[in-house]
Amino acid sequence: MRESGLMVNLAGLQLANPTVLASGVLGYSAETVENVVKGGAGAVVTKSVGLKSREGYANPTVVQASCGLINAMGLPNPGIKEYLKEFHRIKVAIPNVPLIFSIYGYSAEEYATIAGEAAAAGADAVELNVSCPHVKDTGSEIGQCPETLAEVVKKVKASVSRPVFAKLSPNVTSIADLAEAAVEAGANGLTIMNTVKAMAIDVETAMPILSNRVGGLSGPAVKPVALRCVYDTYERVKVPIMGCGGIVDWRDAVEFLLAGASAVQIGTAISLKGPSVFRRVASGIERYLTGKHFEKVEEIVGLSHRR
Ligand code: RRO
Repeated sequence: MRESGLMVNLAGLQLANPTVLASGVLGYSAETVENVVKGGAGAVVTKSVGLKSREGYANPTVVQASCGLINAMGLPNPGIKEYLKEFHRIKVAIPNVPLIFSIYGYSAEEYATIAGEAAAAGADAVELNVSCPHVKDTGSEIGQCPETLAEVVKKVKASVSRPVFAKLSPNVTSIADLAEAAVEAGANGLTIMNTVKAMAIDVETAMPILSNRVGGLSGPAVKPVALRCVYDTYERVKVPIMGCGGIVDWRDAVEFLLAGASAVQIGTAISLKGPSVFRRVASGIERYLTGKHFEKVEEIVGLSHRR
């Protein structure tokens, strides 16, 4: 990898630049992931996969809100065994870009089993989805309880030697408390944050629009919430944070770095700007660093915390 001020080390992962594809968006197939990497992503997180397949919720699963999208996909995935066939194709398609495998489970043992299979298949790291806002018995139902979260992280850490990131939910009283629980249990990094619980109602039918009634809000509408979550978390833990929530341009990304993120995940913005959003955000960060006489991204991580 050519030496550049944009390079970041994320719990041992070497990224050519700090932009990362967020889980749930274009992370299923070798073709879509390759497209995102061509668009400039420095790392990729796959769509969350569990032990068994899930169909997900019936349509409508996505609704446009002002400045964002509300989704309730319902964790559709083919199950780990089937997904690994595609994962091997993804590995071959993007050999030089860190590939983070997102997993969910219904118990600590299940998370550990899936993490083990992901690592054996060549995942560079795993991201624990302990924050999906609307699927029963997994996601945020696990990640909102410090003890359960810690148990999941501990079991996963015992089953893999690759870095483990926990993706946390904003739909809690204190995300920093949960971050601390995850880190004390051994998490090597955090993704802050998943979507914000939300809904939309059709005034003609007088019914919720999503088939699941409630979903998760992403996109520019949630950026200030995500930024505050990163800021709070950075005050409490020392592991690298991937900021996630409403990042569309370089200025958003720099705000997250200044709040304490070491990298930024981008998802919803792809639907607004296309896959080249990664390259544009990365170039904008580089121009900002040069203009302010910084040499490396890490020099501005958490800079807004000084008093
Ligand atoms: O699949 C989904 O409905 C979903 C997931 Br797994 C998640 O983590 N966050 C979200 O907003 N939707």
